[in-house]
Amino acid sequence: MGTWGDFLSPYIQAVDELKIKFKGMRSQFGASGTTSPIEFVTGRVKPLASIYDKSLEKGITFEPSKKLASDLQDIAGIRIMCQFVDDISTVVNLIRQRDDLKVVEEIDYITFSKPSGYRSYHMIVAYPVETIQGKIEVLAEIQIRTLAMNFWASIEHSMNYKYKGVFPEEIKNRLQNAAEAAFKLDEEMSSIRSEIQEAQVYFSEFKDSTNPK
Ligand code: 0O2
Repeated sequence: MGTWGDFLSPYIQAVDELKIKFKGMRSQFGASGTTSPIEFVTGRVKPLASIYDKSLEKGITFEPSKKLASDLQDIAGIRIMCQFVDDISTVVNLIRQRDDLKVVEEIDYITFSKPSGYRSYHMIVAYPVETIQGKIEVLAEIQIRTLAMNFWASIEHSMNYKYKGVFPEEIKNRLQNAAEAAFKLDEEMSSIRSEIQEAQVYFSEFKDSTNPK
């Protein structure tokens, strides 16, 4: 059995590469004068402490093994944030069309939100990493969500740490209400999407014209 360092190394590479690729997509939209469906991209390799917690939760032995790699599908995690709900399906289709990864599973927590109120579109992909020992295929979880969904999930995630997953009833209800409010915000923004995008094009042209070259 190798070390945790050896085990995690291809995941680190996968996250770095995927972040560059999705950020590249955003730049390509910008360069072609089309509004990007991607607002920003983040990525992380799951910290060992979280791998430990999750393996315990799932009843998997905590060791760098093939079993852990296949059962824990989010050791490599990428998050793609979009301005509008409709952008999410655009991004999903762009990912499905790619030749450099294989989509192995999709979970639509937007149509079917979690009982907590969580909304996001998840794609599990198999991604080949080239190493000096040859090609290693790792799984990565790509979460695609709007800025409002991300705001809610970040807050709820930190609250989860505080309450260790067991929220007092009132907090739970308020978080569910907040999730609905975030979804309403997304709906409202979608209904004035063309107005917003026109304003953004106008604003970025204005910024470019006032920036010293
Ligand atoms: P972190 O710190 O983001 O890595 P299971 O975890 O077994 O219930 P599964 O299939 O492993 O289910 O994953 P699932 O439910 O698709 O969710 C995986 C990730 O989605 C989570 O990773 C979170 O990032 C996010 N997520 C899912 N549900 C919620 C939720 O109710 N609230 C928030 N804030 N995020 C959620 P981790 O490992 O939990 O956390």
